[in-house]
Amino acid sequence: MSKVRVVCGHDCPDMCSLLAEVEDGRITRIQGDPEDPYTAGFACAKVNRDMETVHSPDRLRTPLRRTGPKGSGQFAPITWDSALDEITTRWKAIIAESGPQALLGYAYSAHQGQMNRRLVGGLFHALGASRLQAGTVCDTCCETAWDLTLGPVGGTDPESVVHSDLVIAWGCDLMAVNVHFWALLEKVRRTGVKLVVIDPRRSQTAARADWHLPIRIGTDAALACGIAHILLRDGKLDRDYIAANTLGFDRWAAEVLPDFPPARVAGITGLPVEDVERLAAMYGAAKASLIRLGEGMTRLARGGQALRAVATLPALTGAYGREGGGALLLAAASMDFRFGFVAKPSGPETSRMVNHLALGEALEEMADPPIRGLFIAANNPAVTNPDVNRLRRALTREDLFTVVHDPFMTDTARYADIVLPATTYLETEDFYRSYGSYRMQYAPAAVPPQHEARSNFRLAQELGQRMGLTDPAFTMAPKEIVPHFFRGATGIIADVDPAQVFERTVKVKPPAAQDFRTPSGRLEIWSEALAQQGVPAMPVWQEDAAEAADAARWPLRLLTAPGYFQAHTAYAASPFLRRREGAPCAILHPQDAARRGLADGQRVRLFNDRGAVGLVLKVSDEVQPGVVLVPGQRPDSEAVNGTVNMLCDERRTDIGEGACYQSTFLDIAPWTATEAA
Ligand SMILES: Nc1nc2c(c(=O)[nH]1)N[C@H]1C(S)=C(S)[C@@H](COP(=O)(O)OP(=O)(O)OC[C@H]3O[C@@H](n4cnc5c(=O)[nH]c(N)nc54)[C@H](O)[C@@H]3O)O[C@H]1N2
Ligand SMILES: Nc1nc2c(c(=O)[nH]1)N[C@H]1C(S)=C(S)[C@@H](COP(=O)(O)OP(=O)(O)OC[C@H]3O[C@@H](n4cnc5c(=O)[nH]c(N)nc54)[C@H](O)[C@@H]3O)O[C@H]1N2
Ligand code: SF4
Ligand SMILES: [Mo]
Repeated sequence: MSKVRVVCGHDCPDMCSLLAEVEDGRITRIQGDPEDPYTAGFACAKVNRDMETVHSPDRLRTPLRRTGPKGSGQFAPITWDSALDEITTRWKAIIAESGPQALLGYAYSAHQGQMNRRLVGGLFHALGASRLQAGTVCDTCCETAWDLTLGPVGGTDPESVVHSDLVIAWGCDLMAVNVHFWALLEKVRRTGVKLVVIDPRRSQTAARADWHLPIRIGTDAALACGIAHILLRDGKLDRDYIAANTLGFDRWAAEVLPDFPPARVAGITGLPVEDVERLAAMYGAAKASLIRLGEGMTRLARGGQALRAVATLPALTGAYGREGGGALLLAAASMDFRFGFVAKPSGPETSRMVNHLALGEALEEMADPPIRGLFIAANNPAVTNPDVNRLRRALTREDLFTVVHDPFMTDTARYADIVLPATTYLETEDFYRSYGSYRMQYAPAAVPPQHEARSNFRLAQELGQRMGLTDPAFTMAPKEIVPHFFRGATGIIADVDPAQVFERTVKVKPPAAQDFRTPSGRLEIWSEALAQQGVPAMPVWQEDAAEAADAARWPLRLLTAPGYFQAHTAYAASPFLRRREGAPCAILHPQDAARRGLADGQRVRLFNDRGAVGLVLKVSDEVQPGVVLVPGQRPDSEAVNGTVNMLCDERRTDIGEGACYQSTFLDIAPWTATEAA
């Protein structure tokens, strides 16, 4: 038996250092690395089972070529050589006839290693293909809103929570998505520090908090403006900090905050007025309060305003200026790596952009040239994108040549012309940097590629070479590339010796006081960039007209949240985790269930104008009346029928053009097979 020190490659802010035990070429056990202080010796419940995924009998074994109609899932095995020949012959013909913009590389975050993640994009960048505006399905709304407020900088170091005197998990289910921060926070709480959770759902985190405020979906900006209103009213502002470090406060105080007295805020958020007052008083009294910001609250029409309003609060009390105080959304932007070496090896400065969330629209509507060649990797959009009915229809276009690279035959891969077997992260070597903490590490493969699987990195290199690309990134070994990521890097990683990352986790430290990298160098309450775009330039809550119209027609609103034992479809191959997560379900408040005569455990039909899906009902007061919670996004084969994103549309958020899953309104009825979508 050997032990290999690896890094978890899943899309998760924790970036754990792991020990994989290997016997006879098989991983037998995965543990958290006890020598890494942040991982602290434990992996999460999901990754403890990753050997089931690596050695799953359902792994794709060889490349496959379509033999039946698109989407039918009928394929026959072919060799790698013939697959690569066919792909590059087709791509060259498409480029010759329609130009490179008729190609689209569509890859996302299932492998967090920087080479496996980015070289696929780099291949299409170098080819001059249409360019993916990646991450709009995930975090572009919150990230863009953050950047417009603080600039492209990371937030508070999560490990500095030991200096915090109050922690607010604002729309963030720490026990689902950030378990190592949670573990550290548990220690801090034993010293008397309070945890407040602001979340429409009584999540596992909320249930264990000192105080849970079950806010109405999409009203966080109103609550934040209400807190600011009370701090101003009660003279609890850090006037010196505001004067030195913010832009536009006086105008906000004069033009916006008067509209958010506690009584109105209570009406909008559904929280009692005393709770709004108490929260503001607590926040105003704390010196080093830390807000851990979630992404979930920004996946709706006015998500950008919500993020900006909440991210402004730590400036009002001066918490941004103190160690342990401030806010954390993402950490990555403060680590100035030169990933362009693989992400943009060559290619034109600009190209036509395709919004990640609107692949259906792009495939159906883009012209001059239409997208004719599509390459999807590390992404399962036929389940995880909004409006998957439209996307699936678009993927059946006969004149579209689709290649999917994945370890499994996913709902997306079924629509491919050619399917290529991918490795998992445990079969690859790569360099990792966390997006939720200030750490980095290199990892070797724990086991060789299974069956005939090839890594994203190897595949991108092979395709690049066959397409005639000569950039060094298409021939170099991963280890040789690492130093290029550091070359010319500035700021907190400037002094890191790349040789260190091969040995262990390297931790860097952002300055104790938050820095701001906006055009003004201050936290921009007033954003000139937003003013130019016709978006409110100061954080504000406003009712969204389209949401209000839908809310008038439909009695329920969709709340979507991460699963505890499933993250999107990344762990769908583990029978243990599927069982632990349970059947794909919809969670409804007892009042709403009773009104419809629905019982716990019953099959139900969720429906609206866009479609219908069949799920199993759970009746629980963990959600408020008027809300239906669907945890995770699960493959069709696990559900009664369909997948939740059949109900969501391709609408974009106010800032960052992100997905609006939660701007979805619907109703529930008993499931009857004849009504199947
Ligand atoms: N176990 C698990 N881990 C994961 C994932 C997973 O699916 N499962 N996903 C991974 C990925 S891809 C990402 S991007 C990250 C982050 O994953 P995210 O999905 O962004 O998770 P959170 O940041 O916790 O945000 C979700 C929380 O926001 C709450 N919420 C929803 N709407 C509102 C609202 O209007 N206001 C407020 N205040 N709260 C609201 C939800 O109830 C939920 O508790 O996690 C990663 N880790
Ligand atoms: N309704 C609703 N929809 C959502 C969300 C929501 O909150 N609500 N959250 C959104 C968010 S935050 C995100 S990030 C997206 C995530 O959406 P996706 O990126 O589609 O995430 P997964 O379903 O995990 O799909 C990852 C795929 O990559 C494959 N894979 C794993 N490792 C590798 C590898 O090394 N190489 C290759 N080639 N493939 C690999 C897996 O088998 C899987 O098929 O979903 C979004 N969709
Ligand atoms: S907590 Fe996150 S980084 Fe750590 S093992 Fe689990 S998925 Fe991986
Ligand atoms: Mo995400």
